[in-house]
Amino acid sequence: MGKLGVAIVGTGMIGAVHRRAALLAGAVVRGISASSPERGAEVAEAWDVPRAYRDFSDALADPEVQVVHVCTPNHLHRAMAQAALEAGKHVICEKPLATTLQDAEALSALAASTGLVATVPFVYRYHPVVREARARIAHGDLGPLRLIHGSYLQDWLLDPASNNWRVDPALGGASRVFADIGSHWCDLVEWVSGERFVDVSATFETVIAHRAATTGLSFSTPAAGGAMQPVSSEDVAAALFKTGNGTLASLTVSQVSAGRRNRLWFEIDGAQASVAFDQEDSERLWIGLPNQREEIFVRGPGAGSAEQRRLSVLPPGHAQGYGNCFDAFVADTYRAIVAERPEGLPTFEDGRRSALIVDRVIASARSRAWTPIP
Ligand code: SOE
Repeated sequence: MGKLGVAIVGTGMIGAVHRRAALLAGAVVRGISASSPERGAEVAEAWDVPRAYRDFSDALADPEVQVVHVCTPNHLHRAMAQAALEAGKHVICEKPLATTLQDAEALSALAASTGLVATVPFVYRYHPVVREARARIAHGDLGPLRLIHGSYLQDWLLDPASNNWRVDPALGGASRVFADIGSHWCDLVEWVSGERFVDVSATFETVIAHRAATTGLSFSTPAAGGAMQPVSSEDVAAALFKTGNGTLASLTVSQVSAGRRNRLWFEIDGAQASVAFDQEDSERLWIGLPNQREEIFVRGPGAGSAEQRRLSVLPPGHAQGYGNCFDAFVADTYRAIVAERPEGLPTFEDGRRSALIVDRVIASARSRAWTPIP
C-alpha cells in the first residue's frame, strides 16, 4: 500500500499539530479546508499543500483522501465526522467528539457500523510513563485502589481580555473547562486505573463574568479597552466520582490558575503503593511506597513495560512531551488502518464515553445532586 492521503479540516493551533504528526507518520496531506477561502489559500501555501478545498464537501470528494482530520471548533464535529464516515473515510475527530451525548452516541454507532477507523486524540495516554503506570496497576503492583485524585489546571483564560470560541456555548458546547480539559483527565484516569466512574457530584463556577468580545478564532485575544461580553461557560469546576469498585476520585479543573499552563496531574493510591504523574514533568513517574520509601521511574527505552519502551523514541534525558504523544497517537491511528489496532488507541467509543461523563457532570452541576453515570 502507498502512502495514506489525508485532508486536514480546520487550520488553527491543533490543525497544525495534526499536520506535523501526519507528515511524521508518513502520510501525504492532500489538502486542507479552512474557515475562509483566504485563510485556506494562506495556509495551503505555508504548509506546502497542493489543495485548499473550496469547502468541506470537496475534501470528502477527493479520491486521494483516505483519512479526514476534523480540527474545527466543537459544534462542527458531529456533522463533519458523520459526513466523512458516510463518504467512506477514516476519521480522526478532535475532542469533544460532539457537544451533546446524543450526537456522540450517533457518531460512535455509525463508526462501529462502517468498520472504518475512527479515533479521538486523548493523547495524554501516549506519555510513556503513563503507560508504565497503567502496566503496574494492571499487574497488581499497587494492590486494590484506595483513592484517585488530581487536577487539570491552565491559565490561558486568566486575563478577562482573553477570549476564544471555546468560551461560547454555541460553539464550544454547554460545558467549557470540564469538556475541554476535565474530559482528558477522566479519560486518562479511567484508562490508567482500569476503573470506571459510576456516580458524580460536580459543581461549576464562572469566576470571570465578562470577557473581551472575541475578534476571531485565535487562542487568546487581548483587546485593550475593547467591548466586553458576558460569559456563561464555567472557568473552574470540581467533581467527586465513585468508581464501580467504590473508589473515590476527586478532580479540580481550571483555566484561570496563574502559572499553571497545562498541568494535568493525577495520583492513584493503592494498598501497597501510589503512582503520580504530572504532564508538565512528563519524563518521570513518582512511585510512593510505605516505610519512608519512594522511587522515580525515568522514561526511556531500556526499562519498564513494553508499551513504555515502545513509546520512548528518545533516550533518557532527551525530553519527550506533548508533541511526541500526538505523533504517536496519529501514527497508531494510521497503523490501525493498514494493519493491527495498537494498544490503548482512543476511539469514537472512548469519545462517546467521555461525552456521557461530561453530560452527567453537567447534570450534576445543574441539579446539585449526586448523579449516576449509567
Ligand atoms: C486548550 O484548553 C487545550 O488546547 C485543549 O483544547 C486541549 O485538548 C488540551 O490538550 C490542551 O489545552
